[in-house]
Amino acid sequence: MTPEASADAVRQAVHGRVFVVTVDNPPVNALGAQVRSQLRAAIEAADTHPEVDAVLLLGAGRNFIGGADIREFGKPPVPPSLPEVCNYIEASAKPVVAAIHGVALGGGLEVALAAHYRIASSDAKLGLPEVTLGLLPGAGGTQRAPRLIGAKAALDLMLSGRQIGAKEARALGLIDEIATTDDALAEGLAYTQGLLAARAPARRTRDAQGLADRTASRTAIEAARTEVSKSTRHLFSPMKIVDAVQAALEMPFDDGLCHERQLFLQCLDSPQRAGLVHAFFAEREARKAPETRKAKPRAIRSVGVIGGGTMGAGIAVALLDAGLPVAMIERDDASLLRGEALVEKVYDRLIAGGRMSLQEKADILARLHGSTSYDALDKADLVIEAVFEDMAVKKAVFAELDRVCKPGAVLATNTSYLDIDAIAASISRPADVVGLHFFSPANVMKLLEVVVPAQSSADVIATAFDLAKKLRKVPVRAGVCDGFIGNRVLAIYRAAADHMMEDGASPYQIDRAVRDFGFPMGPFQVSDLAGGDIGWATRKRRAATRDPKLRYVQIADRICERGWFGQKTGRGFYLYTDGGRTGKPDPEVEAIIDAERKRAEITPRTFTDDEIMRRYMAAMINEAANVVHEGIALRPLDVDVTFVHGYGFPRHRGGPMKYADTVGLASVLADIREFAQEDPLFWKPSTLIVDLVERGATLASLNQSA
Ligand code: 3H9
Repeated sequence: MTPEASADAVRQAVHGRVFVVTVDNPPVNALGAQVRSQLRAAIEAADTHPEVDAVLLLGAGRNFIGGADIREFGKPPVPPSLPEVCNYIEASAKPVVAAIHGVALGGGLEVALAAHYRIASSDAKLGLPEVTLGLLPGAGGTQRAPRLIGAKAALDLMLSGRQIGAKEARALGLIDEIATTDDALAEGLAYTQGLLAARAPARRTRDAQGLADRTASRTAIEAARTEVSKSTRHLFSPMKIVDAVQAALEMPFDDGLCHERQLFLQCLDSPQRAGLVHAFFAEREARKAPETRKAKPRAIRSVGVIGGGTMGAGIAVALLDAGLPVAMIERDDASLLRGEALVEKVYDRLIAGGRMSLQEKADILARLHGSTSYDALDKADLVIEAVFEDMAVKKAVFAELDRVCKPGAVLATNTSYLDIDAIAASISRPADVVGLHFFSPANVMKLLEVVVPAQSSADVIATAFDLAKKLRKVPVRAGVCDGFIGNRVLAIYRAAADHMMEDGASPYQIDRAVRDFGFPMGPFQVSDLAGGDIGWATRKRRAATRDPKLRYVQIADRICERGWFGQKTGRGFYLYTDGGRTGKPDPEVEAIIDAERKRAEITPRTFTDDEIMRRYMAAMINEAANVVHEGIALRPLDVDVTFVHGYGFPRHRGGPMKYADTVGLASVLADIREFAQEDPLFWKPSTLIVDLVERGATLASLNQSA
């Protein structure tokens, strides 16, 4: 939790003729109500102080200002508003200088834009990331940024939400100077004194001429409008950002500010803002697993990876990118060469794209050591196995690790389904075992499921979370079960999709409905991308234990039996011609589906896209609730983070659990009960949902409790 701002959240001090105002509101100097009123009071004090001629704005600690206080969104507003404070700063009769170090983001940058001059340390990061929270810069940013740096550059900053460095900011004209040291006070004072010596006036951004070339501005706005309608059509705030910049071009400054306020309030009220802010806090909460509070992580200085297949190579790249030395183990020279080549390929692609030099690649690969002997792991602090998904094979690998690894080495498995308790129990040091479930491509995908076996020691789990931080991954704590959080839930909503396909919806309609909801891909496209053989192997593994009364759709099996495993074989549910990645609907697949419907004696019926999504989401939410109820996920938010970062769940909807609260748990339960009339075995309402609905409670109410 952000600590309540203390009485001196904004400090005032006088240095010669300069009035220094320091925002001191840890952890990121967010502009909460108290900071805003004290900031305003400080500017007033500076303006009326008889012996000062200029004002210097600073942030205490590691940053200038991280933005508005996100925790206030959705609560009743407390005056003064940030736009008022910014206007007050800009109106100051004495020159106001912002000296930026660390980050100046969102409202933080807007405060700096309201100042009259800006200096930033060379490692400062500036940005207007409001779009990532479903908002627009609402404290004058949409009006001041285009006036200062032009419509094109301002739109790029606001629509991408990206952070830029001091050099780029200087080139754009967003700041005036780059400081030579990171001592913001000393640099800011020197710069301000220089301005005073030069009798520099209060110079207001509202008067800047960045929009003077009206034709260029109009062109930039229209280009942004076209781009937004193409690439972010699901999102609400990007078009509002474009509208606000249009207002900056067409209206006097004060009218533009009023317009910006209206648009900002619309964004603030949108469910997308609620979803995106939920996602922001959820991924920060997910990092705080109980073990990370109890125990210190073990030191990780070198790592071993067993297996040089797609997964092993991807994991090796992720580790190399984090600066770690990596030993890759394969069973023979040919496999090792293949694994090393897969690693190299990733860097070659970066070189081809101009994003890496040959020397950088050579430096990274110097940290990769291949071997066909487990003995090469004797000094490793952590070993991650990514071998074939088979219990006997995994146990054999762990027996070797038990033999060669030093005491205290963390032994991790990248299994996606297997019982990690059984793997741990098979060796002499079960307390050192943990699941690190990476997602493919492992060097790209953000999610890392940290799977916690019963006997694992707390410092091993803390080490896993620490590793995730080093790898810039988003970790989620999961318990042991078939599929952990993500794949367990996936199996159920994929089954719901299969049922709909057999009942009459085409895979192409289902995929389209799922994409229209906001996923980048539908379930059948995902299967084609991942390789149909993977799911097929899992289905075969489960066949013996599957409840024979449970509905089982065989369409995917029929497709796999033909060797159609998706993109890599040129056909799966879709047809991929000329090695392309965009599949076309395949009439032969439709014929297979027809034949399967006949075999199962099903008369196909039509589904609307809305019906498809109600079933798809109800299946996902119900199984996710089971996962929470059984303690496999600690809280609903852990499910949300898993799905947003590992399964393409649209971030603006917050995650499946947030979405369930948004549409109302009672209505989800009503859907499940309706579907249960056709198939009561598949559609069993989760006890957790039934209980919450009876109590009139939300899933969100469980997020605080763990
Ligand atoms: C805005 O400004 C709207 C305006 O245009 C208009 C207004 C009218 N508020 O990420 P970390 C917490 S929208 C409240 O782990 P890092 C965070 O939850 C805002 N709390 O640290 C965490 O708490 P805890 C635009 C915030 O060093 C702790 O601080 N600004 C805020 O890796 C540490 O965070 C943004 O979108 C906040 N604004 O990264 C910036 N920010 O310890 C959002 C952070 O209890 N923030 N917290 O878990 C960030 O991007 C990163 O947090 C930052 C620091 C780069 C600042």
